[in-house]
Amino acid sequence: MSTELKVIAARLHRVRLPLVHAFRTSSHRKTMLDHILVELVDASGAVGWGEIASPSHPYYAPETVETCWHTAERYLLPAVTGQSWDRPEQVAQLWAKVRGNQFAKAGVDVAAWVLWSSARGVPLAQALGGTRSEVIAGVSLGIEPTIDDLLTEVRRQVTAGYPRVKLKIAPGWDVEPVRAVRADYPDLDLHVDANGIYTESVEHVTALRALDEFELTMIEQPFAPRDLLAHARLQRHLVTPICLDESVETLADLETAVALDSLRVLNIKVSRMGGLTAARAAHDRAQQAGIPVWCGGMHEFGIGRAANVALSSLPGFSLPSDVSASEKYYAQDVISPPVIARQGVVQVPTATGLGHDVDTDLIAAHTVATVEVTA
Ligand code: OSB
Ligand code: MG
Repeated sequence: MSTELKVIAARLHRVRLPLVHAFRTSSHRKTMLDHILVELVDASGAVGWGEIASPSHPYYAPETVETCWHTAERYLLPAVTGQSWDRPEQVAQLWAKVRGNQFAKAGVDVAAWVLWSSARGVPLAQALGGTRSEVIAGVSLGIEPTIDDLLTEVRRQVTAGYPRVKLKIAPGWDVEPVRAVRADYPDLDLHVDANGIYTESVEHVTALRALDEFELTMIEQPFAPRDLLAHARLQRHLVTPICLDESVETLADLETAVALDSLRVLNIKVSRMGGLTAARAAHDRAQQAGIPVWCGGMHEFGIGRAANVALSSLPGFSLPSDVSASEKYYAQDVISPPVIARQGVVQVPTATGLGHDVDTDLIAAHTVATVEVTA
C-alpha cells in the first residue's frame, strides 16, 4: 500500500443555508450564511471535505466569501492538486508563499486532514492526537433587541443543558444586559465577547472595568485585533481574564501576546488560524505557557463543526468550546447525523475521517456556485 496521497481534483461548492435564529454581533446582523465547501479527491477516489466558514463581510477578519473563493481557486487548489504528500501537516507547506487568507487556507487544510484520516481509517480526532471522548459545548448569543429577549434566549439555552453562555457585547449593550443575566443566573459560567469594538476612551474603559464585578469567566477581544498593548493595559486593571480571538492569527501573534501578557485565555479557531495543523500548534504553545484554551466557532455547517469537535478533543481544551449542536443554527445540516449535544456534551465521533456522512444531495440542493480545479 502506498503511503502517499495525491489530490487529482479539487472542487469548491458555495452553499447557502438559512439560520434558524438571526444573529447579531457588534458589527452586523445575519439571517443566512454562504460557506464554501472544499472537496479534495485523491487518485484512489477517496474524498475529503473541508469548509471555508468566512463571513460574507470583512468585519470579523479581512476575508469575505468572494476573496476566499478567489484565493482558493487561484492559489490554494492549484498548489495542492497533483502533489503527493504523506502527512496532512505537509499540505500547508504547499501554499507557504500565500500570506494571510486564513479562512481560505483552513477549509483546504481541513479537507486534507479529513482525506488523510479516512484514507488511513482513523477518526479525525485520533489523527490529531485528541484524548477526550466527549467535549463540553457552550453557546454564543448575539445582541438581542431587548434585555427581555436576551433573557428568553439565555433561558432557552440553559434549559437545553448548555453549561456556559457567552454574550456578544458592544458599547451601550454591556453592563446592563450582563447585570440582568447575572441576576437571574448567579452561578452560570458566563462570558462576554466584544469582537474588538471598544477603544481606550474613558467611557469604554469604564464600562469594561465595570464588568469585573460580575465574575465573568473571561472578557473576549475587547479591543482591535492588532492592539495587543491595549489588552495588556486593561488586563492590569482587571481580575477577569482577557481572552484573545481576532488578535491571534499566527503562532507569532500568540508568542507576542504571551510576552506582553495581553491574554490569560485563548480562543482557538480553526478558521482564524488557517487550519487544523496551525490550530493544534497554537494549542501546544498555549499549554506550554499555562494558558487555558477553548475552540471558537464561525457558525460552521456540519463539516467545519465536526472539525471543531475533533480539535476540541485535544487535552488542552479545558474550557467549554463553541461547538453547540447543528440545530441551534440550521434546520438541516450538510452532515448526517448532525452534531448533537446532550446536556451540553458532544460525543467525539469514533468513525473514521470526519466521523459523519456528508449529505451530497442536500449540498447540491443548496449550492449556488461550483468550480473544479484538476491536476
Ligand atoms: O467572535 O466568536 C466570535 C461568529 C461570527 C463571528 C465571530 C464570532 C462568532 C461566534 C460564533 O461567536 C459562535 C459559534 O459558532 O458557535
Ligand atoms: Mg470571539
